[in-house]
Amino acid sequence: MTVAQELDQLLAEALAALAQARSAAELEQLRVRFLGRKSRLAEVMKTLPALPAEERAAVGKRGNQLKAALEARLAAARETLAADTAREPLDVTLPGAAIPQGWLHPVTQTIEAVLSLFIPMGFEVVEGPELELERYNFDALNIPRDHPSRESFDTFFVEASSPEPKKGRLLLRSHTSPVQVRVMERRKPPLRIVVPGVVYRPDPLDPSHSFMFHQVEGLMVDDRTSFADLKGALDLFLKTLFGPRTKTRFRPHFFPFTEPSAEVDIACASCGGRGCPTCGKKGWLEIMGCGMVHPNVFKAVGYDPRAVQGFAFGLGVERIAMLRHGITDIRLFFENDLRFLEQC
Ligand code: 2NL
Repeated sequence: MTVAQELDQLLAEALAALAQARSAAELEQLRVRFLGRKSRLAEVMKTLPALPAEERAAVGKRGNQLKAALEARLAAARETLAADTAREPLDVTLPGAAIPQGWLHPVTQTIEAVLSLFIPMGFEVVEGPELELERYNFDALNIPRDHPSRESFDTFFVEASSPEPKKGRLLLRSHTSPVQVRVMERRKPPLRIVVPGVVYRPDPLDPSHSFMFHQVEGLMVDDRTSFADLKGALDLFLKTLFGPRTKTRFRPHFFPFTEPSAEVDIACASCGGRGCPTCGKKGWLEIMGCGMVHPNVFKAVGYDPRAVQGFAFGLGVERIAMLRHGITDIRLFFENDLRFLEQC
């Protein structure tokens, strides 16, 4: 073996040993062994002056290359080792950082609770436009031309001209009923639908009024649908939502789009019917409106009022959410203060 070959072998041996080194002390031992004063490399370098001129140049060059390569690898290994030592050891017993979790808005929770009780009764969820035509919001619902609810102080009329002016004025819907009208226009009975959505009325803001709130309305149309079906469905709905011992009361009322009409009350759970601030000393809480679909509504959508019957109902979502959560100011739902929302 020539001296040059021996140096090549030495380099390979040193690199292999370096790859195994796990501490600064081991690295230092390797430095002494391969580059120190008593190393084979030092010995070889000492013999250089005695070598013939041409061999001296070649061996000298190989020796210096070996030294440079090893020193570089040693320095790199020392750095890697230092970085590993500086890194904090992983403490797997430390508690994790909490990941903030979102949840549904109380109004959405209430809408979902209401819908989830009608879905198993065979009702289908339908949604429709918030920007409506007067025809769907009022005319088709048997609301007279001169009815006060059409006045600008009860409805947000939209100034922008309708893309099709012949179809009439545009407005922000004041209830979700126009969606039921649209569905009846498109489909034949039997029909069972529930319609959640936002509605608009220009009321001044106070603890129980907002110019924008949510409704869920329902409609069932078939060839034989009675007021008893309506009472049964709503009584079951309210007992499921507020508890099985909830008492309900159907109180005669008037709506232009139903005949007969009723408002539905539940016995106040706060006082058990004795009268308290929650129910305004009345013992009953007004929960929703309902009735049998007016023949004029059926005529407006092209149904024969002698051949079909139907019931309809509507409820204000915020009002239900307020009762469920014991909230006394509707504005809390729209301020989006996390200190409030975090409690829902
Ligand atoms: C209430 C009262 C009600 C309806 C909504 C309705 C819809 C059609 C036909 C007939 Cl398409 N009626 N909806 C009926 C009775 C009452 O809502 O107090 N809502 C908050």
